[in-house]
Amino acid sequence: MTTSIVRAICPHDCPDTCALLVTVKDGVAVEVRGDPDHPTTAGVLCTKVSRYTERTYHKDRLLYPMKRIGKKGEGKFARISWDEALDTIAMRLKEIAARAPQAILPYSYCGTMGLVQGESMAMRFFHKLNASLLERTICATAGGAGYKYTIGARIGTDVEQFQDARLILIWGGNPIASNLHFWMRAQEAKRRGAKLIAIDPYRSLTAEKCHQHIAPMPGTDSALALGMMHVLIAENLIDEDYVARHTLGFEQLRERVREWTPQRTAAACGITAQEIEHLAREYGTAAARGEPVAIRLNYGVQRTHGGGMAVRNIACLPALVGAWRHPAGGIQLSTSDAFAKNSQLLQRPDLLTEQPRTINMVQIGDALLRNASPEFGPKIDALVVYNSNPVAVAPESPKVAQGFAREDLFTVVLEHFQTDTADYADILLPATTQLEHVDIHTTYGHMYMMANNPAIVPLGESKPNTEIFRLLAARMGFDDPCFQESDEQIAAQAFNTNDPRTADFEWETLKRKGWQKVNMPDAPFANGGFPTPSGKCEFYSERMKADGLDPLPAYVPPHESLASSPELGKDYPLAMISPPARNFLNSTFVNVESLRNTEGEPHLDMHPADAAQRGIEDGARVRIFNARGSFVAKARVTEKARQGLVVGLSIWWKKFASDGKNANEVTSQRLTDIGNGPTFYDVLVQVEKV
Ligand SMILES: Nc1nc2c(c(=O)[nH]1)N[C@H]1C(S)=C(S)[C@@H](COP(=O)(O)OP(=O)(O)OC[C@H]3O[C@@H](n4cnc5c(=O)[nH]c(N)nc54)[C@H](O)[C@@H]3O)O[C@H]1N2
Ligand SMILES: Nc1nc2c(c(=O)[nH]1)N[C@H]1C(S)=C(S)[C@@H](COP(=O)(O)OP(=O)(O)OC[C@H]3O[C@@H](n4cnc5c(=O)[nH]c(N)nc54)[C@H](O)[C@@H]3O)O[C@H]1N2
Ligand SMILES: [Mo]
Repeated sequence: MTTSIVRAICPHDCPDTCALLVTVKDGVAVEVRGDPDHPTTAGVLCTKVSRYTERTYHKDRLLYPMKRIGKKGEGKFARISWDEALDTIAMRLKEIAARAPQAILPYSYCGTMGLVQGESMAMRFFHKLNASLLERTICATAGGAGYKYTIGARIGTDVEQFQDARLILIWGGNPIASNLHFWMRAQEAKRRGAKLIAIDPYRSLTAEKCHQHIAPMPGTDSALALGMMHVLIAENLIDEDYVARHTLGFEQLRERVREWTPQRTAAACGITAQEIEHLAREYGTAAARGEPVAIRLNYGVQRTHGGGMAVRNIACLPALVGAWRHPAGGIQLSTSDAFAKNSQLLQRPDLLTEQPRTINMVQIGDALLRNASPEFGPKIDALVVYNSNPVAVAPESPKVAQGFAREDLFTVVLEHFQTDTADYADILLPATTQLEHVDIHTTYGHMYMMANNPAIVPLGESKPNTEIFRLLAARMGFDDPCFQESDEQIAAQAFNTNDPRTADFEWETLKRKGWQKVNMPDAPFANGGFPTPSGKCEFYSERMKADGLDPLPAYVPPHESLASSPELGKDYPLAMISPPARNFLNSTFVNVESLRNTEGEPHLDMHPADAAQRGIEDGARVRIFNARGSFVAKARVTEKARQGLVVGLSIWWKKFASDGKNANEVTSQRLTDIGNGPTFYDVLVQVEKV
């Protein structure tokens, strides 16, 4: 018997990007543990990934290429050979490309965050084809863009500093579920005497464990930040020296926030004026005492109309009170820009010989249903889906499903499992998991680059995404040398050694060790140096003005709320959000029995007053609906949901729900104010007992 330990990396779309140790016995992965030596993983994994072998060796793993033999969406397939699968795909794509390459659309997101399996060979392939470009905005672009206008880049407080903060605002995030290794640091801070405040419309697992919970209505965070700035400035709780040296536009900001009295802010947010005053005072006075005050700003605030502006406004707070002076002060939204990655080499956009149109992935439902027109261009004739499950995760799902069901659409899906999306494939291809392929990762929650070594040989006939596109490229006759590069060669090019942050990086060393921290200062903006055009934190932004936006922090109300759309509110008076369930990772892991059993079945949390008004008792089956669609869930009557709000933890596979539907039946394809992001949490619904 031979036993070995292989260094691997969790591939999932999560800020923690953990370092893994995989125990392999006689070629079989028997255990996945967190690396105790990696500073942020610290030997701890979430429940999901500690069950990784259960997922990899799941009886339902796709092991062979298959072709559809039933109706679209029915999920009936027959096994075929790789040659038949690849020949069929190449033939169809060639024929479409000869007519209109833009009629081909890739659809992918972060099923794996790996730079090799995520964004290398596949991107090269579609660039070479001149296929339509996909705007990959389904998650974080609203906040990313709002943050960049203010701070300059997605850089902020290092997660490894948070245990030293004295006050932490956990704003629009549920880290117990979705950022566990940050939560461990916040817990340590709490033990050392820090105060934790959650700002979340829902009493999440995290909000429950904080000292205080403030529950504004969804989509009102931009107002809350304006109200806080009003109090901070009115009560002179600002760091005048930091503001004078390192910020731009303070006088205009002062004018702008004058009208955002606690009373006005309270009315916009649906909370009390005292809550706003206390929050601002607590934040401002702790900073004035010289204590590190930190904000962990997450994705919850970004999924409504004003999501971009909300992040921008909140990102102004640390500069106003001088919180950046401390390594443990400031704000973390994302660490994505700490990495100098070689996107040009990985993705080869230079292979494009035309400038194709761009299709926003959030609006895939509408896009699939559009006919050819001068402004849209050709109808979408072929769709190649990998690393994503759009039929479950994209908004306004009735339209997405209708689009995928088109008889004249040729659909290829690369997957581990027969997901809701796979059910619509014409050709379904088996992909390898992280235990079976090479990869290299950056992350959005810490500062380490990470290398993944394969632990086992591919199961069945599964192949890495890269290999599938390599084989397709050969059949298409693409002879550029980049289509022959091995996964290791690609990984070795992923980081830029001309950049001081990764100058001493080496693939061979990274592979052996598993992880290496980028070279970045501990308190990135202690002395200013913001990567904005002015070099300052921009309260006033010329770039926003040039982009047709309000150059100053403003309130952008939700598309759908009782205040902003009263007519709609008459029929659909409840706001709905559908944040991640703890035991799922977006729609990944929903088919792992032990995890699904822990979640039970789709639930809808609603406040006792809202339930009573509708004659709904705890445990009743309810229908959640609006003009876009409806789905069924089991009501949980609980004060965790504030009045006026219902919460359906997500993202369920439709096929595991009693009615074959999930929360995205009612979500909308409308976009955010900045960054073309989704508005999953900007939805009005009605609920009735079934
Ligand atoms: N277990 C698990 N972990 C995950 C994921 C998962 O699906 N499951 N998904 C991963 C991905 S892709 C992402 S993007 C991240 C997301 O990371 P987080 O943003 O931390 O995600 P959530 O856990 O959904 O936390 C969002 C919180 O925001 C609240 N919220 C909703 N609307 C608003 C609002 O308008 N304002 C405020 N202040 N709060 C609001 C919700 O009630 C919820 O508690 O997590 C990643 N990690
Ligand atoms: N209602 C609602 N909808 C949401 C959200 C919400 O909070 N509420 N959150 C949104 C957010 S933040 C995000 S990021 C998106 C996420 O949406 P997606 O990125 O689509 O994420 P997943 O649902 O996890 O689907 C990823 C799929 O990729 C597959 N996969 C993993 N690794 C590989 C690989 O190496 N090769 C191949 N071929 N496939 C692989 C997995 O098996 C899985 O089925 O969903 C969004 N949708
Ligand atoms: Mo996401």
